[in-house]
Amino acid sequence: MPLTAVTIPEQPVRRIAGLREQIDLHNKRYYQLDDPLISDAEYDELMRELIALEQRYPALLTPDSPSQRVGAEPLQAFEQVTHAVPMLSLENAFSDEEVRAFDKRVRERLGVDEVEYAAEPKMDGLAISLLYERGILVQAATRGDGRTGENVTHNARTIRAIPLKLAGRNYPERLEVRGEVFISKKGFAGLNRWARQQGEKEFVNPRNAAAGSLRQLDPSMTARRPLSFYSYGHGICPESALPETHNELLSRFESWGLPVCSEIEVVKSADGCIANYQRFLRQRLALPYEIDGVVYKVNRFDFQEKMGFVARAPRWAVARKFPAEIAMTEVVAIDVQVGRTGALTPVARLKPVFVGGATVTNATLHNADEVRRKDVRVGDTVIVQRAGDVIPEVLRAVLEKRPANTAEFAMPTHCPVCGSEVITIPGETTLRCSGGLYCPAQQKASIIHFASRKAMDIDGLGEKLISQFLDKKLINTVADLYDLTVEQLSKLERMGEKSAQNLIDALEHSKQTTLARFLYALGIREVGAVTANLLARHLGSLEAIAQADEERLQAIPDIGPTVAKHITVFFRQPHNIEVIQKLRAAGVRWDDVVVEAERVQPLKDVTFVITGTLETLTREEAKAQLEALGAKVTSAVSRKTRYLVAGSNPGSKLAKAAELGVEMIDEEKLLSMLAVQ
Ligand code: 9MJ
Repeated sequence: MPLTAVTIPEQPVRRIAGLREQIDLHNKRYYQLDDPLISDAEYDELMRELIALEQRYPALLTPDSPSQRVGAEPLQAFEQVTHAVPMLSLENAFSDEEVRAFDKRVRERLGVDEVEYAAEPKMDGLAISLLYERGILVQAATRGDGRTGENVTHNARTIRAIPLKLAGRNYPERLEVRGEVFISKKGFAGLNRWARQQGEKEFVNPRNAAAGSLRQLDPSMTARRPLSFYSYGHGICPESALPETHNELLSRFESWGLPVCSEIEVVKSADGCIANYQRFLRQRLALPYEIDGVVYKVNRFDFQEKMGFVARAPRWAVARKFPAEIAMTEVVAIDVQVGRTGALTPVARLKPVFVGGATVTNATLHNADEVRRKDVRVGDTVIVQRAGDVIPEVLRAVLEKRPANTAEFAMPTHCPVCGSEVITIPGETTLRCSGGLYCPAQQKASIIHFASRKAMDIDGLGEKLISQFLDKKLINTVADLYDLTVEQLSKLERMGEKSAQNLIDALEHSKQTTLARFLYALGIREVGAVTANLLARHLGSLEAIAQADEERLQAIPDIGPTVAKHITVFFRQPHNIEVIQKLRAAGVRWDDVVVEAERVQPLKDVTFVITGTLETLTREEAKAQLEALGAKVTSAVSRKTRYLVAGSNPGSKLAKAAELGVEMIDEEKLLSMLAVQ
């Protein structure tokens, strides 16, 4: 068929561009500035006209059009996204002393007398990373464990405070913007009003509502939630695009149309931080959104780089948290819960009390030692504390209010669930049920863990269903989950054929996993998601992990003797091996892992410093590639530096390198070193 060129009249081209510009402006006025210029009806009219024109001239439809925020199809599951630059969390400080200690550490490390900090309110929402390529939003991901998050692009696009396209011109070609998605107080009140009208359950607090909204498979659900966004940092970003300070970067973000919190202040030294904290403490209730503290960040980027980070948090920032909220209530009972690893946790059942933004009916008493120390008894009036998303805890009993005839609480000598003997392991304070998987509580908790999001991620399989499976003896171990059939499932309470089929599909889908997830799902003691990842990356296969002795395991960075012991003990149990074999026979599988430790490390311990702008790689990419080959990449030139990689506009490091006689190489030479290896 001959192709005929379609000529689009100039008028709709211009009208579409004009409408998009107007809608973007009104989005900004409404969602970023909270100062709308037009009514909702007028806004809807503009949007309707734009959609109609785009339908008529589909060739003019672009992904950055404001009409494209809604309407994507629901997803089946979230994809994983690896963060090229890890998404860090923050160290907490709970007192002025802790802030002073932080400032002292910073000054000592940097060797300076006074440090400037950017002080930002700490939004209580969900962290997100937005990737812009040539100014267009191409990907949005949650933090996850900091290395890998979930792809939530479809949902982020519905958040009108997030620009689909950056404004201005001089933004870098690839830019990753980090920030927080949250719900304002007003938005939250409206959301719950709507939930009440619909006869639906209300949300407990804005944080839960924001987090739940972003993790929706169906973007039309997210689009209905009043989500806001503030930017507060960067991931991938070429060094040439970075100004000298964090505060200046936030100004650049603003000039590119990214929302930045207007309350940010630059302060000096610990005194400045403390005064700033007092201001926020006073103004907290008047702010239009909830905050749970203030974040202090070393303002200069070269200082940040010099400080580096530990584990999962930067050394150059601290979150000063507001005091947790407390309330008084009564203990109606003390129960003992048995966890996945048999640990016994005493839990106080309370008369419901509203504290820290939620109704609390249970509070942990942690362990046997804590109950003894606090001497909390049934019938006592107690002070409970709840901070953010932390599990509420009993702080103390109010002795003046203790009724007569109360008895001291004693931990049981036998498991309250299976009756097995309770044991203590030398060196541990925790009491444990010795029943292992014979204990229904441990069995159930380990299956819940297996199905959970960071483990096998079996969508729709939660505690209620797992309890039914166990009660009806449909399963005994996690491996039996994969033998379940639609017929068996559709006989269960409140389970139609469709939901049964959905669960079978979710089980099938979960079989394709990763080695790290599978390891984590096994529930080996002390092997959390981060350790599972380390094991997978360093040993590469399940066989290698199962066969590794304690010494080999301890050779992996961050794996100590206790974890190593738990791992070897786990793989020595025949019933564990049997379950693993059954799971693999059922089709649980993962792609091969590229082993890190065994990879040749031709640049092992060779120290590089990179300066100036590179043409083909970002600095993070160059650093990552060098480190993969065993090299060390540091920020300052010293006698230990072997090579200085100099890009364009290299700055003062060049002179320092010349002074110390450090070999200088250009990007081409760097690339050839990376390629040859
Ligand atoms: C929040 N939640 O408002 C950071 N945050 O910086 C601010 N979180 C952060 N900064 C580095 N303002 C890691 C997390």
